[in-house]
Amino acid sequence: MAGTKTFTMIKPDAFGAGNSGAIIRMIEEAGFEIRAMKLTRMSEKLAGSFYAVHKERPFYQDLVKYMSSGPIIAMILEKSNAVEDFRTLIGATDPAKAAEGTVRKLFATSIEANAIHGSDSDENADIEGNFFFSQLERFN
Ligand code: IDP
Ligand code: MG
Repeated sequence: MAGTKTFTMIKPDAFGAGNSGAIIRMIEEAGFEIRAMKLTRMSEKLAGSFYAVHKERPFYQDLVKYMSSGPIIAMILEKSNAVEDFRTLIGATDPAKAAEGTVRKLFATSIEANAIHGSDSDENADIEGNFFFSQLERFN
C-alpha cells in the first residue's frame, strides 16, 4: 500500500523570488496537510550529503552549490498516495517538459533551479524527513 507521507523543499530560486506563499497554497489546495515545516539553509556539506545519490552525475557540484545558495523551506506533507500525487503536482524535473499547471511549469526557471523537491519513494520520504526534522518536530 502506498504511504501517506512525503517530503518537500521549496528550493532557493523559488524562495528567493517570493514564490513560497503561492507554492504552499497550491500544495494545500491539492489536499496535502503540512505536518512539519522549517525555514533553513543548507551548508554545502549538508547539501552534498542530501544529494549523495547523485554524486556521480555531472551536475552534482553545481546542484550542491545551488541548493546551499540561499534559504529553503522544508516540509513533511501528509495525504493518501502522497509520494506519487506530489510528484504529479510538481511536474517533471525539466520545466520545459513539465505539464501545464504544475509547480515546476509555473515557477521553475531551469532544470537545475526547478523550484521544488519531492521525494521519489516512501523509503526516501522517511529518510529525507528524518534528515531535516528531529523526533520532536515530527510530533504528528
Ligand atoms: P527530481 O528532483 O525531479 O527527483 P533528480 O533526477 O532526483 O530530479 O535530480 C535532483 C535535482 O538535481 C533536480 O531536481 C534538479 O535540481 C537537479 N538536476 C537534475 N538533472 C539535472 C541536469 O541535467 N542538470 C542540472 N541539474 C539537474
Ligand atoms: Mg529526485
